[in-house]
Amino acid sequence: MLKKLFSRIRDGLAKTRKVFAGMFRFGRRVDEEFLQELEAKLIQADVGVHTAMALVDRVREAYRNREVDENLLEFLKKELKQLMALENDSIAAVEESDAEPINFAPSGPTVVMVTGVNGSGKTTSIAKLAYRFKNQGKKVLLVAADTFRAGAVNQLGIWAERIGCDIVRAPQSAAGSPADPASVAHDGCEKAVARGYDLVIIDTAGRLHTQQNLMRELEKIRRVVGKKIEGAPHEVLLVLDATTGQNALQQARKFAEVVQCTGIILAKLDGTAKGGAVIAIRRELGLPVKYVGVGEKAPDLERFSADAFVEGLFQ
Ligand SMILES: Nc1nc2c(ncn2[C@@H]2O[C@H](COP(=O)(O)OP(=O)(O)O)[C@@H](O)[C@H]2O)c(=O)[nH]1
Ligand SMILES: [Mg+2]
Repeated sequence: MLKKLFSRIRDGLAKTRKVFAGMFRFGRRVDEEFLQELEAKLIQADVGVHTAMALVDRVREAYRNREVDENLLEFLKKELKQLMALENDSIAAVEESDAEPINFAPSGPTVVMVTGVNGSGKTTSIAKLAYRFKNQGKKVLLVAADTFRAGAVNQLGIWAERIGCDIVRAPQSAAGSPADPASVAHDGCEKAVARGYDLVIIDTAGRLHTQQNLMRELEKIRRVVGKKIEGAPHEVLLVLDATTGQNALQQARKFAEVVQCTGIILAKLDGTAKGGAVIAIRRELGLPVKYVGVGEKAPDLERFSADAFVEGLFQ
């Protein structure tokens, strides 16, 4: 299980890893030229300028103090892992067990709300979560509460069929006006309780006319599901597009203002050389990255592990 986790994250990091190719070849001298190059590569991999500078300063200092000699790479990995550790984080738990980083309801359905801007990989990530938990024997219900785009509802419907799980969507309105997302979420929760579903995953709109509208909408969904199911939503996951690197960070900040998130799914890690953004996201938002997307298919989702990430970055 853990071996698989490491190898999948490693594969997902293939493009980012290329940035560092040849950096740590045997016998390479650690001089100012090397340190400059290291800093440039870290920035290229989008770990963020501050983080890159801090890391390189640490390496420089460590050399000066003779804390490190031959094993520069091991030293760097250790520093990176430390940078990525968060307080109250489930990381250690994830690394030592097969536990999913989801706050499951002690009884009754667990509700996971999924947010993120259009195109970030929301619907695909929801499908991957559904597939993952269905394979673990859970009864999964999808809720199509991104009602503003007909395409979004259809896309989720196609995934539901492919994976073989149920979906709740709004009844077709005669006027063709979009259904109220909160009422779809309400219906979903009602069905989940009545039919004994284990997991409810709610797709939400990525964009409304204004930030305020979006905030109101997401708040309303939150309120409605909280009334139907105790403690819901148990998770609010923000999907970010890894290919946008530091922009994902900006996006996350903006979203975090709108809705309280409990964690991040970083989609499309496989498609980017900017995978270092994970480090910046964790450091600057203090939000745990819970899963990473490593492809377009249903099985292409892996639990995030800082260990696997750092190893995969350089191996
Ligand atoms: N390579 C890759 N593509 C992804 C991943 N996740 C999503 N995508 C693609 O990104 C595009 C947008 O995804 P979608 O789920 O529709 O985004 P949404 O608008 O946020 O719901 C689609 O073409 C997906 O196939 C991933 O982890 N890796
Ligand atoms: Mg979508």
